[in-house]
Amino acid sequence: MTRFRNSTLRAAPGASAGLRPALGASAGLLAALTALAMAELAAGALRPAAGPVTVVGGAVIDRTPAAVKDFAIRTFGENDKVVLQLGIFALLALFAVLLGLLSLRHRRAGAAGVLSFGIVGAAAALSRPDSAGAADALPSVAGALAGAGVLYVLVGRLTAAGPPLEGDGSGEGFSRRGFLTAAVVTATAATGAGALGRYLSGRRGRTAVLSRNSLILPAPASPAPAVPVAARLKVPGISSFVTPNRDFYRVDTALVVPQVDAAAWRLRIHGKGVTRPRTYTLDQLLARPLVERDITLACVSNEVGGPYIGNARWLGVPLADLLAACGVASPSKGGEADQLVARSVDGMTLGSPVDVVMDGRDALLAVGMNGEPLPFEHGFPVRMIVPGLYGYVSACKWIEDIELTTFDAYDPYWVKRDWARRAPIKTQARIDTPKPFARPAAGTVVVAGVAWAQHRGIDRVEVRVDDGPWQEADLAAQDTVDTWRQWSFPWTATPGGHTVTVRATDGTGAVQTERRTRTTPDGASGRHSVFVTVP
Ligand SMILES: Nc1nc2c(c(=O)[nH]1)N[C@H]1C(S)=C(S)[C@@H](COP(=O)(O)O)O[C@H]1N2
Ligand SMILES: [Mo]
Repeated sequence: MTRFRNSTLRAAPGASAGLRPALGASAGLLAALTALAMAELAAGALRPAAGPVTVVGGAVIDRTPAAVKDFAIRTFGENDKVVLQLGIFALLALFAVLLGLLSLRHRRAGAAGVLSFGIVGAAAALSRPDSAGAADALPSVAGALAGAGVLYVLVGRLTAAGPPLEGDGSGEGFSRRGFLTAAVVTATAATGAGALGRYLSGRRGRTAVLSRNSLILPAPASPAPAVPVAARLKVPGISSFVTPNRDFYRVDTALVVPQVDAAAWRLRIHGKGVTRPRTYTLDQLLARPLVERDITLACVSNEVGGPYIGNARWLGVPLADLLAACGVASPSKGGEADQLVARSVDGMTLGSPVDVVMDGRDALLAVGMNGEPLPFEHGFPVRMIVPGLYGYVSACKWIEDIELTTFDAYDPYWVKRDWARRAPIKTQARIDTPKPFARPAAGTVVVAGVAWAQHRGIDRVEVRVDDGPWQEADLAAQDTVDTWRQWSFPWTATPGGHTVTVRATDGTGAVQTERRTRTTPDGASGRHSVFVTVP
């Protein structure tokens, strides 16, 4: 890449062989910066969700095979989206450098290369499930045009023919100084455009933030009973019975958390067997009798012993009543629809069995979480929660549409990606303390954790050390069958390495299986164990 001998573009006299590639690469990077900044500006003015990094990232997430997605969640946890975005930026930077170098030889080809990224962005934008139509292509197109223009002009400076201007007499002045000036102007303009774009996107968000801050949740017509004092064990290291909102796990495909303005929000209920289709505002929902319930939510991607589970006090509208008001009947009572498909503002679809939603359990359209409006990350203004079902078949965040249909007629997002249509939560127990590979002192070691089998309840937890007998753990009091239950076991630890295993029995008397399965297609099974060394 050091010797550029080009018949069509004469090398500018000043750009010495070593410097030229570096300047070409810089031109490529500046073009990419400009493209992203212009796209940001256009997206800020039109629709922040249509920004190229957001739409391409979203398209990548949707096309990632379940196994890879699972791997990403396992490896990067809740940083998976940051890692993805960094990856996109790194790839873009690489292509920018290559296009910059290409431009030194073929100026048009370099610019065309930048434009082709615009096409990729536009295609991704139009393919998003929440696409707002052709206008969504504009940020990518505007960005690509600006980037291509910048690359063409900057490289032109490097390869410009013609006599050196007054200059320093060395003949080096013209192109390099011209390039530097153009580069500084470009960088400044791009930074300004990007900042303005950020500001514009942020302003939309601020309306949503204001709507959340000014939302006063009504008192529940049916409050949750107080959590029994004996439901909380005083064991250091055990999961707190209620998971604070800031610690609550988050799993979704949203690269940018939707910030929905509560005043503009609507929920439409329609579809098969809906004799009275309706569209509700938030005020209309809040005018209905609200219930407050403790419900433990779990993710199907949670490995045995994993962190994707949390317990919160939810405030919401009973979903079954709302469906009944729209004329919906459960299939067990002759209703036509057996699947309820919830759709979010970002185009996610989740399907729940209508018979489960309407069987008397506390399926909610939740508006409150632990005493405050839902945090944006957890679905503000309204999300679904169905006790006993994994999140991906029930817990639609930022919900805006409920369609009654059949399992035969429609596969929602995750089902299209090989997850099961129906997914009740499997019985699980987790050892919170001691941690794996801990080195507790010999003597009494309190082994403790949580166990869950939502909507069936937990009847018993047992602990086994190495190949010893199963021994009954002490169970904390049960809050409800829909919540997890804490347990503890005083183990008399002897020196050496030990494997401590736990198993739970649910309210139906079924003992948690020891058969290990992966998280796909319907949730991990098997028993959690930790290995510790007693010195
Ligand atoms: N709109 C939307 N809702 C969603 C998801 C999503 O990706 N998008 N993920 C679901 C999954 S897989 C789970 S486990 C729960 C997680 O809810 P949380 O992030 O509030 O813990 O949300 C569910 N609702
Ligand atoms: Mo999930």
